[in-house]
Formats: sequence, C-alpha cells, structure tokens
Amino acid sequence: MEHKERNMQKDNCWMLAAILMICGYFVFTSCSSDDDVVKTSEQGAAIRAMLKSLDWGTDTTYVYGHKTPDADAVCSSLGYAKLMRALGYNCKAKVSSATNRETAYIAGEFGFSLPELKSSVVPQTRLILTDHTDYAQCVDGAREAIILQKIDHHVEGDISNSNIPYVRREMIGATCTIIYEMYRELGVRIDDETAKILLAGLLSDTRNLSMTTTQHMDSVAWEALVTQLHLEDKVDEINRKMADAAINYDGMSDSEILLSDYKDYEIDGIYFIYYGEGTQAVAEAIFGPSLRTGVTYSKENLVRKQIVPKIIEILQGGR
Ligand SMILES: [Mn+2]
Repeated sequence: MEHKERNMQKDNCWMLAAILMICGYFVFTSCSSDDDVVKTSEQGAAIRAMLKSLDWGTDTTYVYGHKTPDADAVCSSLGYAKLMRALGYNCKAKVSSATNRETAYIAGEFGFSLPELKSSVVPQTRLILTDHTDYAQCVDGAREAIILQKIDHHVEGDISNSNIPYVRREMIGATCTIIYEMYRELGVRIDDETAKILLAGLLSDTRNLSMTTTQHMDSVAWEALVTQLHLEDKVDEINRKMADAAINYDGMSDSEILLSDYKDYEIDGIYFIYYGEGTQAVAEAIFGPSLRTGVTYSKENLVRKQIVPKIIEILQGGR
C-alpha cells in the first residue's frame, strides 16, 4: 500500500517534471530533491486534512508515551504535543508513571520541563499515544478513552487500529524520529527546545545510532538535530552520561531496579529468563538449549522489539 503510494508520488513527480520541461523551464535541481519536496508537501497536506477531520471535542487532548516511560516515550509525547499545538490543537503531554533517571538527566542537561504525572484518565478523554501499542502499557482508563492517533515504532500490540483515525507506524530506531519526520512533512519549524527534546529520545532509543534497530531515517534526523544544536563535539559525551544515568541504581530497591526499564535490554547477547509451564520449549525454540534450568542465551544483540515477534511466531505455530 505504502509502496504503491510512493510509486504514485514518483509518477506525479515525473509528470510534473515533464510538464515543466514542456513549458520550457530548465530544472537544475536533482530529481531526488524534487521528489522529496513533492512527497513532503503532499504528505503534509494529507496530514493537515486528517487532523482537521478529527473529533477533538472541547477538552484538552492528552499525549502519552508508555508506562514506565523511557526518554523516547517522554520526548515523543512532548514533541508531538508541541507539534499539535503549533497547528492549533489543544494538546498536552502527560506521563502515566514516574520518569527514569536517564530522562531526568537529559531534561536537566538540555533544560526542558518534563510532563506532569497523570496516572489515569476518565472515560471519553481524548488521547494520542506515542511509542506504545499495548493496553498494558497505556495510562489507566485508556480502554474507555477515545484514541485519536497512535504514533509508534513497535510491532503491533493489542490496541486495535480499526477505531483509531490516524495510525503511523514505522519500524525505525525511535518514535522521536517519526515525530521529526512529521515536523518536516508539515513544514513546522523545529525550534531549539524541540530539537533537544527529539534528540534526547533519539539518542536514548538508538543509543547514539548504535542499536541494531537504527535505520537510515534515524541518522538523517540525528545529523539535522545535532547540527542545528551545534552539538557535534558534545553528543558522544551526552550519550555516555545518559547511558550512565540509565544504569545508575544507587539507592534503589531490587524491585525498583527490575521495574525501572523492563522493556529494552541490549548487552552483547541476551540472557533470556523463563518461568512457568511450557516456557522452556518456547525459549529453547528461539534461543537454543538452556544454559541451566530457566535460562537461555542469545548470541545476537536483540532488543524486546525483536524478541516479541519471535515468541508470537512460536506460540502461533504451536496452536
Ligand atoms: Mn521508543
């Protein structure tokens, strides 16, 4: 579908180029940049039309990342709420549970305010979800809320897309990269504060472009944001300090440590701990023989986003 649209846009580009040539204009710019401009403005117009058609109601629409938010969850909600406000929609970012130390560090370093905590919403509240796609990760009350949009980079979860007017999912390194793309498509200027917010989420989720989930678009966004903020000489150190803050467990209880970032782990291969009936067969089907009871090991660098589809595949194959 998307491929078809791209082809159509390409055809439109060539048609436009052909018309310009017939009219006797000389086109000096390369075709690829023509293509980009046409594609960007067409997508921007389509998104603006979509936004206009949404049932926004009269109250504030809340933008939420997932529970136990990491920097990408927090920053994608902040960045997207700002984008919506720039276009005239009454949106505000919130967090559904406490932010982590990495996010606190980067917010202090870059000087932006974190969203207020609001752990539940009343029925019929309008929501925009960023960086998650499962009800288990949503703010409490989300099942009775009206979800207007979902912007995410995870494999599909249990939130049905059929009732959500706008869903955008790209399998790239960070949700903040998708938000960056949308600013560009919509022609909304990225001020320095927004650039810092988007870069924070991008650095965290791609670990400064080093994670295996990193895609070309993440590098494009990284380059533009780092250049705008003149951080070429500092970005590596900032990333290192973010990573240090993410694993700073001083003064935390065992359960706080376990729950502080239970979503993504990436450490030269992954120990996969399983417990309960039938789990050994699933774990061994994915990662091979157990090292000892309850533990398998992956030689590959994997993150949760890559493991979950493998588990689903095995479970569905066994039905
Ligand atoms: Mn993310």
